[in-house]
Amino acid sequence: MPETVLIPRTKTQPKTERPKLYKVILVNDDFTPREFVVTVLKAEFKLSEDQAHRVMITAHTRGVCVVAVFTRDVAETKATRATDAGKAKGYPLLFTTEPEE
Ligand code: NFA
Repeated sequence: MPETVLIPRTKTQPKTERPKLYKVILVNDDFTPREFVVTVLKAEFKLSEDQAHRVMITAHTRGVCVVAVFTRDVAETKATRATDAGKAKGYPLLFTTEPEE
């Protein structure tokens, strides 16, 4: 009876590169109402009332605050949508993005 020769499959998995992450940054201004900033943070970034309030106050007192980190596309889309929500109300509310170190 012929022998069955088993050849191990040694296909190596290519290393998966993790995508670079981008910070979404809330920038303070003198005009956008605090409560509106909180509302946008909750709606666009799914922050709780508490988290949203803390982020808003941090930007208010320090000038800027990191809201969250995402892949580049998601960060840019969310920053644009959140900035546009302010624009629609006539506020200069600004969200920017910046790559993580
Ligand atoms: N500085 C704004 C105010 O006093 C509130 C604000 C906080 C705006 C964070 C933008 C970002 N009404």
